[in-house]
Amino acid sequence: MLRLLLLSGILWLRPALAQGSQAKCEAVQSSIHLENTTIFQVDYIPAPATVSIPGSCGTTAQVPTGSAPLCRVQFFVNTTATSSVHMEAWLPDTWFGRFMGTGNGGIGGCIDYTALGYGTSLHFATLGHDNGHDGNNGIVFLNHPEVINDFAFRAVHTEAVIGKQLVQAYYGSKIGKSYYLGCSTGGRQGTQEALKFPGDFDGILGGAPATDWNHLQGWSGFLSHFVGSPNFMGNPKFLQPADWATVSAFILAECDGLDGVMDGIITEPDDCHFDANKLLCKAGQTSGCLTATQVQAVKNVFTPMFGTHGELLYPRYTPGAEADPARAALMGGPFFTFAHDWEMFTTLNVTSHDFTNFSLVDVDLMERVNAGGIKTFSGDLFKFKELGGKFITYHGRRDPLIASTNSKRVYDLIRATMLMPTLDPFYRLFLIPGMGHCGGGLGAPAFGQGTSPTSNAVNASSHNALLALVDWVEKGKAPDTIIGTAIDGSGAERVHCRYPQRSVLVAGKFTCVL
Ligand SMILES: *[C@@H]1O[C@H](CO)[C@@H](O)[C@H](O)[C@H]1NC(C)=O
Ligand SMILES: *[C@@H]1O[C@H](CO)[C@@H](O)[C@H](O)[C@H]1NC(C)=O
Ligand SMILES: *[C@@H]1O[C@H](CO)[C@@H](O)[C@H](O)[C@H]1NC(C)=O
Ligand SMILES: *[C@@H]1O[C@H](CO)[C@@H](O)[C@H](O)[C@H]1NC(C)=O
Ligand SMILES: *[C@@H]1O[C@H](CO)[C@@H](O)[C@H](O)[C@H]1NC(C)=O
Ligand SMILES: [Ca+2]
Repeated sequence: MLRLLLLSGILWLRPALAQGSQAKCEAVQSSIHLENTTIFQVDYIPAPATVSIPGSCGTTAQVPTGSAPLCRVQFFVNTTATSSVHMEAWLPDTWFGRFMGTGNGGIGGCIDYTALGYGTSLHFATLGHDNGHDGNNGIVFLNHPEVINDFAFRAVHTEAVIGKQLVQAYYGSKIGKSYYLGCSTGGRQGTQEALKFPGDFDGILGGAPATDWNHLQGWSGFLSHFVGSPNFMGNPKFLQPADWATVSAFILAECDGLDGVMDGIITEPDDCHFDANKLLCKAGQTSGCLTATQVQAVKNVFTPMFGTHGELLYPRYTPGAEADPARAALMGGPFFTFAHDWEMFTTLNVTSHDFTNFSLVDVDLMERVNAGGIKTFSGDLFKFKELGGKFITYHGRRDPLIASTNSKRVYDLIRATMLMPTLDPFYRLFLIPGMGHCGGGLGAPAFGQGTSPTSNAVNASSHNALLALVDWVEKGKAPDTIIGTAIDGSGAERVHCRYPQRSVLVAGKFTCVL
Protein backbone atom coordinates (compact mmCIF):
# COMPACT_ATOMS: atom_id res chain seq x y z
CA MET A 1 0.00 0.00 0.00
CA LEU A 2 1.35 3.42 -0.88
CA ARG A 3 1.70 5.71 2.06
CA LEU A 4 0.52 8.99 0.67
CA LEU A 5 -0.21 12.15 2.53
CA LEU A 6 -2.61 14.59 0.93
CA LEU A 7 -1.85 18.06 2.24
CA SER A 8 -3.50 21.27 0.98
CA GLY A 9 -4.05 19.70 -2.41
CA ILE A 10 -0.38 18.72 -2.76
CA LEU A 11 0.57 15.09 -2.98
CA TRP A 12 3.48 14.39 -0.63
CA LEU A 13 5.40 11.21 -1.15
CA ARG A 14 7.38 9.94 1.84
CA PRO A 15 10.95 10.81 0.85
CA ALA A 16 12.14 7.27 1.49
CA LEU A 17 9.50 5.64 -0.67
CA ALA A 18 11.02 4.31 -3.87
CA GLN A 19 9.77 2.12 -6.66
CA GLY A 20 11.04 -0.94 -8.40
CA SER A 21 9.71 -2.39 -11.60
CA GLN A 22 9.97 -5.43 -13.82
CA ALA A 23 12.19 -3.71 -16.38
CA LYS A 24 14.58 -2.39 -13.74
CA CYS A 25 14.67 -5.84 -12.15
CA GLU A 26 15.45 -7.67 -15.35
CA ALA A 27 18.32 -5.27 -16.04
CA VAL A 28 20.08 -5.97 -12.73
CA GLN A 29 22.60 -8.44 -14.12
CA SER A 30 23.82 -6.05 -16.77
CA SER A 31 23.50 -2.83 -14.77
CA ILE A 32 24.91 -3.68 -11.35
CA HIS A 33 28.51 -4.78 -10.77
CA LEU A 34 29.83 -5.26 -7.25
CA GLU A 35 33.17 -6.32 -5.81
CA ASN A 36 33.70 -10.12 -5.53
CA THR A 37 30.10 -10.64 -6.58
CA THR A 38 28.56 -12.89 -9.24
CA ILE A 39 24.85 -12.34 -9.81
CA PHE A 40 23.66 -15.64 -11.27
CA GLN A 41 19.88 -15.34 -11.36
CA VAL A 42 17.35 -12.51 -11.36
CA ASP A 43 13.58 -12.97 -11.32
CA TYR A 44 10.70 -10.57 -11.06
CA ILE A 45 8.00 -12.02 -8.76
CA PRO A 46 4.75 -10.22 -9.57
CA ALA A 47 2.46 -11.84 -6.98
CA PRO A 48 2.49 -14.20 -4.02
CA ALA A 49 4.25 -17.26 -5.37
CA THR A 50 6.22 -20.37 -4.69
CA VAL A 51 9.84 -20.06 -5.78
CA SER A 52 12.41 -22.80 -6.20
CA ILE A 53 15.56 -22.66 -4.12
CA PRO A 54 19.02 -23.96 -4.96
CA GLY A 55 21.18 -26.16 -2.72
CA SER A 56 20.28 -28.74 -0.12
CA CYS A 57 18.04 -26.69 2.19
CA GLY A 58 14.78 -27.63 0.53
CA THR A 59 13.30 -27.21 -2.91
CA THR A 60 10.75 -24.42 -2.66
CA ALA A 61 9.99 -21.33 -0.60
CA GLN A 62 6.91 -19.17 -0.25
CA VAL A 63 6.72 -15.53 -1.22
CA PRO A 64 3.83 -14.65 1.08
CA THR A 65 0.93 -12.33 0.45
CA GLY A 66 2.03 -8.74 0.92
CA SER A 67 5.66 -9.33 -0.05
CA ALA A 68 5.36 -9.20 -3.82
CA PRO A 69 5.79 -7.66 -6.33
CA LEU A 70 9.49 -7.87 -5.80
CA CYS A 71 12.78 -8.40 -7.57
CA ARG A 72 14.59 -11.57 -6.47
CA VAL A 73 18.35 -11.41 -6.99
CA GLN A 74 20.50 -14.48 -6.34
CA PHE A 75 24.26 -14.07 -6.12
CA PHE A 76 27.56 -15.27 -4.69
CA VAL A 77 30.09 -13.11 -2.91
CA ASN A 78 33.64 -14.43 -2.64
CA THR A 79 34.82 -13.54 0.84
CA THR A 80 38.36 -14.97 0.33
CA ALA A 81 40.06 -17.19 -2.25
CA THR A 82 38.66 -20.25 -0.44
CA SER A 83 35.25 -19.10 0.76
CA SER A 84 32.08 -17.57 -0.60
CA VAL A 85 28.60 -16.73 0.61
CA HIS A 86 25.44 -17.43 -1.35
CA MET A 87 22.92 -14.61 -0.94
CA GLU A 88 19.51 -13.48 -2.04
CA ALA A 89 18.12 -9.97 -2.13
CA TRP A 90 14.36 -9.54 -2.17
CA LEU A 91 13.67 -6.02 -3.37
CA PRO A 92 10.03 -5.02 -3.08
CA ASP A 93 8.56 -2.66 -5.69
CA THR A 94 7.24 -0.52 -2.86
CA TRP A 95 10.26 0.23 -0.73
CA PHE A 96 10.14 2.31 2.44
CA GLY A 97 13.87 3.06 2.30
CA ARG A 98 14.87 0.49 4.91
CA PHE A 99 17.50 -2.24 4.63
CA MET A 100 17.20 -5.55 6.46
CA GLY A 101 19.81 -8.26 6.85
CA THR A 102 18.79 -11.66 8.19
CA GLY A 103 20.56 -14.56 9.88
CA ASN A 104 20.48 -18.34 10.10
CA GLY A 105 19.68 -21.22 12.42
CA GLY A 106 21.61 -24.09 13.93
CA ILE A 107 24.94 -24.86 12.32
CA GLY A 108 23.40 -22.67 9.72
CA GLY A 109 23.81 -23.01 5.98
CA CYS A 110 20.26 -22.24 4.95
CA ILE A 111 18.87 -18.94 3.72
CA ASP A 112 16.00 -17.83 5.96
CA TYR A 113 13.16 -17.55 3.44
CA THR A 114 10.60 -16.92 6.19
CA ALA A 115 12.52 -13.80 7.18
CA LEU A 116 12.89 -12.72 3.54
CA GLY A 117 9.12 -12.95 3.08
CA TYR A 118 8.44 -11.18 6.35
CA GLY A 119 10.86 -8.33 5.67
CA THR A 120 9.55 -7.64 2.18
CA SER A 121 5.93 -7.78 3.42
CA LEU A 122 6.83 -4.79 5.58
CA HIS A 123 8.58 -3.12 2.61
CA PHE A 124 12.18 -3.62 3.74
CA ALA A 125 14.74 -4.43 1.05
CA THR A 126 15.66 -7.77 2.62
CA LEU A 127 18.79 -9.89 2.32
CA GLY A 128 19.32 -13.54 3.15
CA HIS A 129 22.47 -15.64 3.02
CA ASP A 130 23.72 -19.19 3.55
CA ASN A 131 26.37 -18.27 6.13
CA GLY A 132 29.14 -19.42 3.81
CA HIS A 133 28.09 -23.04 3.33
CA ASP A 134 25.23 -25.05 1.98
CA GLY A 135 23.15 -27.18 4.36
CA ASN A 136 23.06 -27.94 8.06
CA ASN A 137 26.16 -30.10 8.42
CA GLY A 138 29.44 -29.05 9.99
CA ILE A 139 31.70 -31.30 7.85
CA VAL A 140 32.26 -28.26 5.59
CA PHE A 141 34.30 -26.67 8.38
CA LEU A 142 36.94 -29.39 8.44
CA ASN A 143 40.27 -27.80 7.49
CA HIS A 144 38.47 -24.79 5.99
CA PRO A 145 39.20 -21.96 8.41
CA GLU A 146 37.74 -19.34 6.04
CA VAL A 147 34.44 -21.20 5.91
CA ILE A 148 34.47 -21.14 9.72
CA ASN A 149 35.18 -17.40 9.63
CA ASP A 150 32.18 -16.81 7.36
CA PHE A 151 30.02 -18.75 9.81
CA ALA A 152 31.43 -17.10 12.92
CA PHE A 153 31.30 -13.45 11.82
CA ARG A 154 31.93 -12.59 8.18
CA ALA A 155 28.83 -13.73 6.27
CA VAL A 156 26.46 -11.27 7.98
CA HIS A 157 28.98 -8.45 7.68
CA THR A 158 29.36 -9.17 3.97
CA GLU A 159 25.58 -9.28 3.66
CA ALA A 160 25.49 -5.78 5.14
CA VAL A 161 28.31 -4.34 3.03
CA ILE A 162 27.43 -5.84 -0.36
CA GLY A 163 23.69 -5.90 0.33
CA LYS A 164 23.58 -2.16 0.97
CA GLN A 165 25.51 -1.45 -2.24
CA LEU A 166 23.11 -3.62 -4.21
CA VAL A 167 19.99 -2.05 -2.70
CA GLN A 168 21.21 1.50 -3.30
CA ALA A 169 22.22 0.70 -6.87
CA TYR A 170 18.85 -0.91 -7.53
CA TYR A 171 16.63 1.87 -6.22
CA GLY A 172 19.02 4.66 -7.15
CA SER A 173 18.67 6.24 -3.73
CA LYS A 174 20.32 6.08 -0.35
CA ILE A 175 19.18 3.69 2.35
CA GLY A 176 17.50 5.29 5.34
CA LYS A 177 18.02 2.97 8.28
CA SER A 178 19.41 -0.57 8.40
CA TYR A 179 18.04 -3.44 10.46
CA TYR A 180 18.92 -7.01 11.28
CA LEU A 181 16.55 -9.86 12.16
CA GLY A 182 17.48 -13.32 13.40
CA CYS A 183 16.97 -15.91 16.13
CA SER A 184 19.04 -18.66 17.79
CA THR A 185 22.23 -18.79 15.70
CA GLY A 186 20.69 -15.68 14.13
CA GLY A 187 20.54 -14.08 17.58
CA ARG A 188 24.23 -14.82 18.04
CA GLN A 189 25.01 -13.38 14.62
CA GLY A 190 23.16 -10.17 15.52
CA THR A 191 25.09 -9.94 18.79
CA GLN A 192 28.36 -10.58 16.96
CA GLU A 193 27.51 -7.74 14.56
CA ALA A 194 26.91 -5.30 17.42
CA LEU A 195 30.25 -6.33 18.95
CA LYS A 196 32.41 -6.57 15.83
CA PHE A 197 30.81 -4.37 13.18
CA PRO A 198 28.79 -1.89 15.25
CA GLY A 199 28.16 0.38 12.27
CA ASP A 200 26.46 -2.21 10.07
CA PHE A 201 22.95 -1.95 11.53
CA ASP A 202 21.01 0.83 13.26
CA GLY A 203 18.61 -1.66 14.81
CA ILE A 204 19.12 -5.32 15.69
CA LEU A 205 16.36 -7.77 16.61
CA GLY A 206 18.18 -10.89 17.82
CA GLY A 207 16.21 -13.57 19.65
CA ALA A 208 17.25 -16.56 21.77
CA PRO A 209 20.91 -15.81 21.01
CA ALA A 210 23.35 -18.72 20.90
CA THR A 211 25.90 -16.52 22.67
CA ASP A 212 28.84 -17.95 24.64
CA TRP A 213 28.80 -20.42 21.78
CA ASN A 214 31.57 -22.81 22.85
CA HIS A 215 30.13 -23.21 26.32
CA LEU A 216 26.68 -23.64 24.81
CA GLN A 217 28.02 -26.50 22.71
CA GLY A 218 29.74 -27.96 25.76
CA TRP A 219 26.56 -27.67 27.83
CA SER A 220 24.50 -29.27 25.05
CA GLY A 221 27.03 -32.09 24.83
CA PHE A 222 26.83 -32.61 28.59
CA LEU A 223 23.03 -32.77 28.45
CA SER A 224 23.26 -35.57 25.88
CA HIS A 225 25.96 -37.23 27.94
CA PHE A 226 23.99 -37.03 31.21
CA VAL A 227 21.28 -39.25 29.74
CA GLY A 228 23.74 -41.79 28.36
CA SER A 229 24.80 -40.59 24.93
CA PRO A 230 26.48 -41.82 22.83
CA ASN A 231 25.78 -45.32 24.21
CA PHE A 232 22.22 -44.57 25.24
CA MET A 233 20.60 -47.80 24.02
CA GLY A 234 19.80 -49.76 27.15
CA ASN A 235 21.79 -47.27 29.24
CA PRO A 236 20.28 -47.05 32.75
CA LYS A 237 20.73 -43.25 32.63
CA PHE A 238 18.41 -42.89 29.65
CA LEU A 239 14.93 -41.35 30.07
CA GLN A 240 12.18 -42.45 27.70
CA PRO A 241 9.53 -39.90 26.61
CA ALA A 242 7.19 -41.32 29.30
CA ASP A 243 9.88 -40.66 31.93
CA TRP A 244 10.18 -37.06 30.75
CA ALA A 245 6.41 -36.73 31.03
CA THR A 246 6.77 -37.82 34.66
CA VAL A 247 9.51 -35.25 35.22
CA SER A 248 7.47 -32.47 33.60
CA ALA A 249 4.32 -33.24 35.58
CA PHE A 250 6.40 -33.16 38.77
CA ILE A 251 8.09 -29.85 37.88
CA LEU A 252 4.76 -28.24 37.02
CA ALA A 253 3.25 -29.47 40.27
CA GLU A 254 6.17 -27.87 42.12
CA CYS A 255 6.43 -24.58 40.19
CA ASP A 256 3.40 -23.72 38.04
CA GLY A 257 1.66 -22.01 40.95
CA LEU A 258 4.64 -19.81 41.89
CA ASP A 259 3.30 -17.06 39.61
CA GLY A 260 -0.21 -17.30 41.05
CA VAL A 261 -1.87 -19.09 38.12
CA MET A 262 -2.04 -22.80 37.36
CA ASP A 263 -1.81 -22.42 33.59
CA GLY A 264 1.08 -24.71 32.65
CA ILE A 265 3.44 -21.73 32.45
CA ILE A 266 6.29 -21.12 34.85
CA THR A 267 6.65 -17.37 34.45
CA GLU A 268 10.03 -17.19 36.18
CA PRO A 269 11.86 -20.53 35.87
CA ASP A 270 14.77 -19.13 37.88
CA ASP A 271 12.46 -19.23 40.90
CA CYS A 272 11.72 -22.92 40.35
CA HIS A 273 13.62 -25.21 42.73
CA PHE A 274 12.67 -28.79 43.45
CA ASP A 275 14.00 -31.94 45.05
CA ALA A 276 14.39 -34.52 42.28
CA ASN A 277 14.64 -37.25 44.92
CA LYS A 278 10.86 -37.08 45.15
CA LEU A 279 10.80 -38.72 41.70
CA LEU A 280 12.41 -41.92 43.02
CA CYS A 281 10.26 -45.06 42.73
CA LYS A 282 8.95 -46.36 46.02
CA ALA A 283 9.09 -50.06 46.79
CA GLY A 284 6.88 -51.87 44.30
CA GLN A 285 6.22 -48.75 42.20
CA THR A 286 7.07 -49.25 38.51
CA SER A 287 5.52 -46.29 36.68
CA GLY A 288 5.26 -42.56 37.20
CA CYS A 289 8.66 -42.57 38.91
CA LEU A 290 12.39 -42.88 38.15
CA THR A 291 15.25 -45.16 39.17
CA ALA A 292 18.04 -43.75 41.31
CA THR A 293 20.30 -43.57 38.23
CA GLN A 294 17.68 -41.61 36.33
CA VAL A 295 17.10 -39.28 39.28
CA GLN A 296 20.82 -38.52 39.24
CA ALA A 297 20.60 -37.80 35.50
CA VAL A 298 17.76 -35.34 36.13
CA LYS A 299 19.76 -33.62 38.87
CA ASN A 300 22.68 -33.26 36.47
CA VAL A 301 20.45 -31.77 33.77
CA PHE A 302 19.08 -29.12 36.14
CA THR A 303 22.48 -28.10 37.54
CA PRO A 304 24.49 -25.29 35.91
CA MET A 305 27.73 -26.16 34.13
CA PHE A 306 30.68 -25.15 36.28
CA GLY A 307 34.36 -25.13 35.33
CA THR A 308 37.16 -26.88 37.16
CA HIS A 309 37.54 -23.89 39.49
CA GLY A 310 33.85 -23.78 40.29
CA GLU A 311 33.19 -20.85 37.94
CA LEU A 312 29.85 -20.71 36.13
CA LEU A 313 30.26 -21.67 32.48
CA TYR A 314 26.61 -21.94 31.50
CA PRO A 315 23.24 -21.85 33.35
CA ARG A 316 21.19 -24.94 34.09
CA TYR A 317 18.57 -26.40 31.78
CA THR A 318 15.29 -24.48 32.16
CA PRO A 319 12.70 -26.21 34.36
CA GLY A 320 9.54 -26.61 32.29
CA ALA A 321 11.36 -26.51 28.95
CA GLU A 322 11.84 -30.29 29.06
CA ALA A 323 8.12 -30.59 28.21
CA ASP A 324 8.79 -29.27 24.69
CA PRO A 325 9.34 -32.18 22.25
CA ALA A 326 12.42 -30.37 20.83
CA ARG A 327 14.10 -31.46 24.09
CA ALA A 328 14.84 -34.66 22.19
CA ALA A 329 17.46 -32.90 20.06
CA LEU A 330 19.60 -32.65 23.20
CA MET A 331 18.38 -35.55 25.31
CA GLY A 332 16.70 -37.94 22.89
CA GLY A 333 19.64 -40.33 22.59
CA PRO A 334 22.27 -39.30 20.03
CA PHE A 335 24.94 -36.78 20.91
CA PHE A 336 23.67 -33.28 20.09
CA THR A 337 24.50 -32.84 16.45
CA PHE A 338 25.78 -29.24 16.54
CA ALA A 339 28.08 -29.95 19.51
CA HIS A 340 29.24 -33.12 17.76
CA ASP A 341 30.01 -31.27 14.51
CA TRP A 342 31.53 -28.21 16.15
CA GLU A 343 33.98 -30.14 18.30
CA MET A 344 34.98 -32.63 15.59
CA PHE A 345 35.28 -30.34 12.57
CA THR A 346 36.55 -27.06 14.02
CA THR A 347 38.36 -28.03 17.20
CA LEU A 348 39.69 -31.60 17.02
CA ASN A 349 39.84 -31.49 13.20
CA VAL A 350 39.00 -35.17 12.79
CA THR A 351 36.38 -37.13 10.88
CA SER A 352 35.54 -39.56 13.66
CA HIS A 353 35.54 -39.30 17.41
CA ASP A 354 34.20 -41.33 20.32
CA PHE A 355 32.20 -39.08 22.67
CA THR A 356 31.87 -41.71 25.42
CA ASN A 357 34.08 -39.81 27.86
CA PHE A 358 32.90 -36.30 26.97
CA SER A 359 34.06 -33.98 29.76
CA LEU A 360 35.16 -30.49 30.71
CA VAL A 361 38.39 -31.21 28.83
CA ASP A 362 36.36 -31.11 25.60
CA VAL A 363 34.58 -27.92 26.66
CA ASP A 364 37.83 -26.27 27.59
CA LEU A 365 39.40 -27.22 24.26
CA MET A 366 36.49 -25.79 22.25
CA GLU A 367 36.72 -22.59 24.25
CA ARG A 368 40.50 -22.32 23.85
CA VAL A 369 40.45 -22.95 20.09
CA ASN A 370 37.39 -20.67 19.78
CA ALA A 371 37.34 -21.31 16.03
CA GLY A 372 36.58 -18.21 14.00
CA GLY A 373 36.35 -16.19 17.22
CA ILE A 374 32.81 -17.53 17.51
CA LYS A 375 32.48 -17.16 21.28
CA THR A 376 30.25 -14.03 21.16
CA PHE A 377 30.34 -13.34 24.88
CA SER A 378 31.40 -9.81 25.66
CA GLY A 379 29.84 -6.80 27.31
CA ASP A 380 31.67 -4.30 25.13
CA LEU A 381 28.87 -2.60 23.23
CA PHE A 382 30.36 0.86 23.76
CA LYS A 383 30.83 1.54 20.05
CA PHE A 384 27.38 0.23 19.09
CA LYS A 385 25.78 2.48 21.69
CA GLU A 386 27.92 5.46 20.71
CA LEU A 387 26.80 5.09 17.09
CA GLY A 388 23.18 5.21 18.24
CA GLY A 389 22.47 1.51 17.68
CA LYS A 390 19.36 -0.04 19.26
CA PHE A 391 19.16 -3.71 20.21
CA ILE A 392 16.04 -5.69 21.04
CA THR A 393 16.49 -9.24 22.21
CA TYR A 394 13.95 -11.74 23.51
CA HIS A 395 14.01 -15.24 24.92
CA GLY A 396 11.28 -17.84 25.44
CA ARG A 397 11.27 -19.01 29.06
CA ARG A 398 10.38 -22.52 27.88
CA ASP A 399 13.18 -22.69 25.31
CA PRO A 400 14.20 -26.37 25.10
CA LEU A 401 17.49 -25.73 23.26
CA ILE A 402 19.12 -22.63 24.74
CA ALA A 403 18.77 -21.65 28.41
CA SER A 404 16.90 -18.34 28.60
CA THR A 405 18.77 -17.56 31.81
CA ASN A 406 21.83 -17.12 29.61
CA SER A 407 20.21 -14.03 28.07
CA LYS A 408 19.94 -12.49 31.56
CA ARG A 409 23.57 -13.40 32.10
CA VAL A 410 24.58 -11.60 28.89
CA TYR A 411 22.50 -8.58 29.91
CA ASP A 412 24.26 -8.51 33.28
CA LEU A 413 27.64 -8.85 31.58
CA ILE A 414 26.96 -5.82 29.37
CA ARG A 415 25.65 -3.92 32.38
CA ALA A 416 28.77 -4.69 34.40
CA THR A 417 31.13 -3.92 31.51
CA MET A 418 29.51 -0.61 30.62
CA LEU A 419 28.79 0.36 34.23
CA MET A 420 25.14 1.04 33.45
CA PRO A 421 22.49 0.22 36.07
CA THR A 422 20.09 -0.51 33.24
CA LEU A 423 20.69 -0.88 29.51
CA ASP A 424 17.35 0.76 28.71
CA PRO A 425 18.92 3.54 26.60
CA PHE A 426 19.97 1.10 23.87
CA TYR A 427 19.47 -2.59 24.73
CA ARG A 428 16.28 -4.29 25.90
CA LEU A 429 15.72 -7.94 26.75
CA PHE A 430 12.14 -9.21 26.71
CA LEU A 431 11.50 -12.49 28.51
CA ILE A 432 8.60 -14.46 27.04
CA PRO A 433 6.89 -16.82 29.52
CA GLY A 434 5.81 -20.13 28.01
CA MET A 435 7.47 -19.59 24.63
CA GLY A 436 9.68 -22.28 23.10
CA HIS A 437 12.75 -21.82 20.91
CA CYS A 438 12.26 -18.56 18.95
CA GLY A 439 8.49 -19.01 18.80
CA GLY A 440 5.63 -21.38 19.45
CA GLY A 441 4.65 -22.87 22.78
CA LEU A 442 2.28 -21.63 25.45
CA GLY A 443 1.19 -18.16 26.47
CA ALA A 444 1.50 -15.34 23.96
CA PRO A 445 4.48 -16.22 21.74
CA ALA A 446 3.57 -14.20 18.61
CA PHE A 447 4.97 -10.67 18.58
CA GLY A 448 6.33 -10.00 15.12
CA GLN A 449 9.66 -11.76 15.61
CA GLY A 450 9.41 -13.12 12.07
CA THR A 451 10.46 -16.69 12.86
CA SER A 452 7.32 -18.29 11.43
CA PRO A 453 4.17 -17.07 9.70
CA THR A 454 2.23 -17.46 12.98
CA SER A 455 4.71 -15.24 14.83
CA ASN A 456 3.44 -12.11 13.10
CA ALA A 457 0.03 -11.69 14.63
CA VAL A 458 -0.62 -7.97 14.89
CA ASN A 459 0.66 -5.18 12.66
CA ALA A 460 1.37 -2.51 15.29
CA SER A 461 4.52 -1.52 17.15
CA SER A 462 2.85 -2.25 20.50
CA HIS A 463 2.53 -5.91 19.45
CA ASN A 464 5.39 -6.30 17.01
CA ALA A 465 9.04 -6.29 18.05
CA LEU A 466 10.33 -5.40 14.59
CA LEU A 467 8.00 -2.42 14.20
CA ALA A 468 8.84 -1.43 17.78
CA LEU A 469 12.52 -1.45 16.81
CA VAL A 470 11.77 0.78 13.81
CA ASP A 471 9.95 3.25 16.08
CA TRP A 472 12.88 3.21 18.48
CA VAL A 473 15.50 3.80 15.76
CA GLU A 474 13.55 6.31 13.70
CA LYS A 475 11.43 8.15 16.27
CA GLY A 476 13.34 7.56 19.50
CA LYS A 477 10.29 5.82 20.93
CA ALA A 478 11.59 2.85 22.94
CA PRO A 479 9.32 -0.12 23.70
CA ASP A 480 8.61 -0.44 27.43
CA THR A 481 6.71 -3.67 26.86
CA ILE A 482 5.82 -5.86 23.92
CA ILE A 483 2.39 -7.41 23.86
CA GLY A 484 2.31 -10.98 22.63
CA THR A 485 -0.62 -12.83 21.12
CA ALA A 486 -1.50 -16.49 21.64
CA ILE A 487 -1.22 -18.83 18.65
CA ASP A 488 -4.08 -21.12 19.70
CA GLY A 489 -6.66 -18.99 17.90
CA SER A 490 -7.99 -17.49 21.13
CA GLY A 491 -6.45 -14.10 20.43
CA ALA A 492 -5.41 -13.98 24.09
CA GLU A 493 -2.69 -11.47 24.85
CA ARG A 494 -0.03 -11.10 27.49
CA VAL A 495 2.28 -8.22 28.16
CA HIS A 496 5.97 -9.15 27.97
CA CYS A 497 8.36 -7.43 30.32
CA ARG A 498 11.87 -6.20 29.83
CA TYR A 499 14.53 -7.48 32.17
CA PRO A 500 15.21 -6.73 35.00
CA GLN A 501 11.48 -6.08 35.39
CA ARG A 502 9.44 -9.11 36.36
CA SER A 503 6.06 -10.29 35.17
CA VAL A 504 3.92 -10.29 38.31
CA LEU A 505 0.24 -10.93 38.86
CA VAL A 506 -1.34 -7.71 40.18
CA ALA A 507 -5.11 -7.70 40.76
CA GLY A 508 -5.53 -10.65 38.40
CA LYS A 509 -3.41 -9.17 35.57
CA PHE A 510 0.21 -9.81 34.66
CA THR A 511 2.06 -6.54 35.09
CA CYS A 512 5.71 -5.56 34.70
CA VAL A 513 7.29 -4.52 37.97
CA LEU A 514 10.86 -3.82 38.99
C1 LIG B 1 34.93 -16.24 -7.04
O1 LIG B 1 35.76 -17.37 -6.81
C2 LIG B 1 35.65 -18.34 -7.84
C3 LIG B 1 36.43 -19.56 -7.39
O2 LIG B 1 37.69 -19.18 -6.92
C4 LIG B 1 36.12 -17.75 -9.14
O3 LIG B 1 36.00 -18.71 -10.19
C5 LIG B 1 35.28 -16.54 -9.48
O4 LIG B 1 35.78 -15.91 -10.63
C6 LIG B 1 35.30 -15.54 -8.34
N1 LIG B 1 34.34 -14.49 -8.62
C7 LIG B 1 34.56 -13.19 -8.40
C8 LIG B 1 33.48 -12.26 -8.81
O5 LIG B 1 35.58 -12.79 -7.88
C1 LIG C 1 36.73 -9.05 -1.71
O1 LIG C 1 37.60 -10.13 -1.51
C2 LIG C 1 38.85 -9.80 -0.90
C3 LIG C 1 39.68 -11.05 -0.71
O2 LIG C 1 39.49 -12.00 -1.71
C4 LIG C 1 38.61 -9.19 0.44
O3 LIG C 1 39.84 -8.77 1.01
C5 LIG C 1 37.67 -8.01 0.32
O4 LIG C 1 37.37 -7.53 1.62
C6 LIG C 1 36.39 -8.43 -0.36
N1 LIG C 1 35.49 -7.30 -0.48
C7 LIG C 1 34.27 -7.29 0.07
C8 LIG C 1 33.48 -6.06 -0.15
O5 LIG C 1 33.83 -8.23 0.71
C1 LIG D 1 42.14 -27.45 14.59
O1 LIG D 1 42.25 -26.39 13.67
C2 LIG D 1 42.20 -25.09 14.23
C3 LIG D 1 42.29 -24.08 13.11
O2 LIG D 1 41.16 -24.13 12.31
C4 LIG D 1 43.32 -24.90 15.24
O3 LIG D 1 43.21 -23.65 15.85
C5 LIG D 1 43.24 -25.99 16.29
O4 LIG D 1 44.30 -25.88 17.19
C6 LIG D 1 43.25 -27.35 15.62
N1 LIG D 1 43.05 -28.37 16.66
C7 LIG D 1 43.95 -29.27 16.99
C8 LIG D 1 43.57 -30.24 18.05
O5 LIG D 1 45.04 -29.31 16.44
C1 LIG E 1 36.74 -43.78 28.56
O1 LIG E 1 37.33 -43.84 29.83
C2 LIG E 1 37.51 -45.15 30.31
C3 LIG E 1 37.99 -45.06 31.75
O2 LIG E 1 39.09 -44.21 31.86
C4 LIG E 1 38.52 -45.86 29.40
O3 LIG E 1 38.71 -47.18 29.82
C5 LIG E 1 37.97 -45.85 27.97
O4 LIG E 1 38.93 -46.38 27.10
C6 LIG E 1 37.62 -44.45 27.53
N1 LIG E 1 36.94 -44.53 26.24
C7 LIG E 1 37.24 -43.72 25.22
C8 LIG E 1 36.47 -43.93 23.97
O5 LIG E 1 38.08 -42.86 25.28
C1 LIG F 1 0.71 -2.32 8.63
O1 LIG F 1 0.08 -1.11 9.02
C2 LIG F 1 0.54 0.04 8.36
C3 LIG F 1 -0.17 1.25 8.94
O2 LIG F 1 -0.03 1.29 10.33
C4 LIG F 1 0.26 -0.09 6.86
O3 LIG F 1 0.78 1.01 6.17
C5 LIG F 1 0.91 -1.37 6.33
O4 LIG F 1 0.58 -1.55 4.99
C6 LIG F 1 0.48 -2.57 7.14
N1 LIG F 1 1.25 -3.72 6.69
C7 LIG F 1 0.73 -4.95 6.58
C8 LIG F 1 1.67 -6.02 6.12
O5 LIG F 1 -0.40 -5.20 6.87
CA1 LIG G 1 1.77 -20.52 36.15
